[in-house]
Amino acid sequence: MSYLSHTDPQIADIIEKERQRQVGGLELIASENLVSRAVLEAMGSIMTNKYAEGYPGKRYYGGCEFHDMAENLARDRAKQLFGAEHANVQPHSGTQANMAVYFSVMKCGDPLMSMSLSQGGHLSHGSPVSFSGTFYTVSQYGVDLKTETLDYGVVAEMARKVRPKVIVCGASAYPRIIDFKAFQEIADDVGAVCMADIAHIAGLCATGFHPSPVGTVDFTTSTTHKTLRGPRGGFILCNNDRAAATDKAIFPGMQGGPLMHTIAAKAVCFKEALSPSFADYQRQIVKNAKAMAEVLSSEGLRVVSGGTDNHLILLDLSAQHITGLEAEVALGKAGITVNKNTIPNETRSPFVTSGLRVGTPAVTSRGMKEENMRQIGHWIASIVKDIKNEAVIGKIRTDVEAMATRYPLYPE
Ligand code: DSN
Repeated sequence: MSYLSHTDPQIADIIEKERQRQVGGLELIASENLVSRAVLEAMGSIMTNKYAEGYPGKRYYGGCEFHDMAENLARDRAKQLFGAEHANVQPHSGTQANMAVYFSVMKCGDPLMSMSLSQGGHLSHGSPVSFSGTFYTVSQYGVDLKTETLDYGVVAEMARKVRPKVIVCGASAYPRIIDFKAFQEIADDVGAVCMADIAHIAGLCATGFHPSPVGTVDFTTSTTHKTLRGPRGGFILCNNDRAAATDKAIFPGMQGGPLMHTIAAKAVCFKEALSPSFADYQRQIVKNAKAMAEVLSSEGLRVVSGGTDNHLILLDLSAQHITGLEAEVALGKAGITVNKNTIPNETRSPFVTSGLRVGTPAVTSRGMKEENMRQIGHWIASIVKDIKNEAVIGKIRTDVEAMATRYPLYPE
């Protein structure tokens, strides 16, 4: 950062403060992770200097020969990692990947069916405050309020009534296995296209720790920066028969120049994800989430759906008579970063919520194991059960920092 501190000391100082926050705290936001040094280097490289509108071999600018090589590598590695026929690695984000799929198969006003945001879905799946809820006629399913898991019979019934053009499956806050095959069958039954958004569980799908939708559903979309542990960005996988329409929907449909430094970093991320150690990492993410869920439960906190099959845990804090917002703030003071989250049957606004979402990808990247999760689980419980006790929060802050320091972000 020597050039930056000279040119722009204010931004350099902000980045340094953020570095200290990451180093000294525990990142438990389920959608976040820590990229490798190699990914950081590709992201911060001169690949950012170039316009490369178009696709490899068909660009609208000269001088793209090395960008073609980078994008081809990213596409080939994504295809290899997920066993896909076609990959588009240009979406700037998961939302833009979803938008492009909709754009490739729907017209404004067409019926879209998806999981509601408050029960685990995502803004881009048809929330009224997102483009997806404005452009399309949206019907949303949720979870069964007793089991807090998906009821495929209810989804099928809704599909038969709504006759959607697209059925979206995949979630941002769903701790259980999703049956992608069941969703595709429901879609086939009503003549819909099925899109699986695996942004959260992409790393698990790539390594077999969650069933993969690729090859089963019509479209798979994802981000690269959650369990996949790459740069911030999105990608789309589909069969060859949908490749041309998908590519056209991304460019020129909704994006201009691709972020080539990010695409180079995506290629690095896919290569890392193809290594055997990445499967070990994904296995540990799930083991850690299960260990954390068990401790939180044993502490008397209610874990939504009774546990987890993946990288995240959803806590219902109603019995503690505190909101998700209060818990997020108190845990933040102790150096434990989580996010408030709506839960099934939510009665509060998304800015307040009755729940918390806790995820293990980032702490697992630091090398933490089940014993660390158990300790962190006890800390979370101590704080949410006695939320006004500043002495407890202060003591835990010291212990959090001691644990975090033992697991550096980037060991030498
Ligand atoms: N994907 C969301 C999350 O889970 O945090 C953000 O859009």
